[in-house]
Amino acid sequence: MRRSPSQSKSVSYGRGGFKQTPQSSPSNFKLADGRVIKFPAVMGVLNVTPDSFSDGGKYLDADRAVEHALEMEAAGADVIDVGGESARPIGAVEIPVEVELTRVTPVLERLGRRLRVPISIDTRRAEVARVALESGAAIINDITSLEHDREMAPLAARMKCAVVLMHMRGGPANHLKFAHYRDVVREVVEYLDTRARFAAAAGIARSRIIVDPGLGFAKNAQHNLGLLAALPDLCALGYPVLVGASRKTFVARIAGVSAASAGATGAGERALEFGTAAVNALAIAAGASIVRVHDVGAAVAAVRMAAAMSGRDQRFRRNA
Ligand code: PMM
Repeated sequence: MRRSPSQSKSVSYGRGGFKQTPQSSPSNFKLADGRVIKFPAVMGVLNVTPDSFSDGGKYLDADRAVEHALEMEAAGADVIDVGGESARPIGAVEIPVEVELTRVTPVLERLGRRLRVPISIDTRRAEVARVALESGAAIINDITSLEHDREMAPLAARMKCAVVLMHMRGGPANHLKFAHYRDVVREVVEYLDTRARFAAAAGIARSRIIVDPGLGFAKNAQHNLGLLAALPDLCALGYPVLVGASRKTFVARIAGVSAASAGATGAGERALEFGTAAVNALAIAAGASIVRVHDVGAAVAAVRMAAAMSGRDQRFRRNA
């Protein structure tokens, strides 16, 4: 029988203080080229798009994009996630594959030579993923869980790269229409389980699969909160879990500012930043392995603190 979130193994904050419980989350992730990503890890977002939700247009220039990736690495990012297609909830525009390639290729070519940390490519198109892998990317981050392009799974298997499988319904432009569930946790966990089995059957090693509940993708605030509360259920699938809450609308709403003013005012900016940090810390304490973020410095601090408090950092284990 599936455990309910409240019965799941996780950290607890009882009267006796902060209890550390054993975590089943993996401590690292090995890439095919021998590099190791230590968990918990921070994935820095590099959107090379004119219209992404929070940073659209900032890094369309390849030199500026490379500079920002290097800044994120210096701030402690463990992976840089490069994307050339916006997945904003309202008004995302479908672009031809050539446009996506024109955006990401110059950035990937320059980054491959300069970054030490692995690159992931945020795309649902096998052609874009292939070009990225050939210029050195090690991870495909596919928000459609290898569903959009039937060439994606064989490509990932052939290239022995890692894959992020994310839950979404509909496409990047219309997913909000599909935010209806009987039991969002059960449906998301079952979907990711099915997609991970599909990936494994296509020849992708189980050890190279990461799963992601897809916060904000065909989900309202209540759905996102339900999934965050049930992270141990998702971790129980046995794959590292990635959480992407950074600057999303539900964070802006819950942290107390309207989405429209969130980016525009100082108070809105702080609410987004601290709201995101709170999600990241609690997600790591609940067993997530990677947080995908725009503000790497804040995330690194939150993740390190959460890892130490939840017993996931060997150096701070109470009985170490
Ligand atoms: N969110 C966005 C884009 N790509 N990939 C994964 N794996 N998980 C996410 O939550 C996710 C993603 C949308 O956010 P952005 O446009 O601000 O990057």
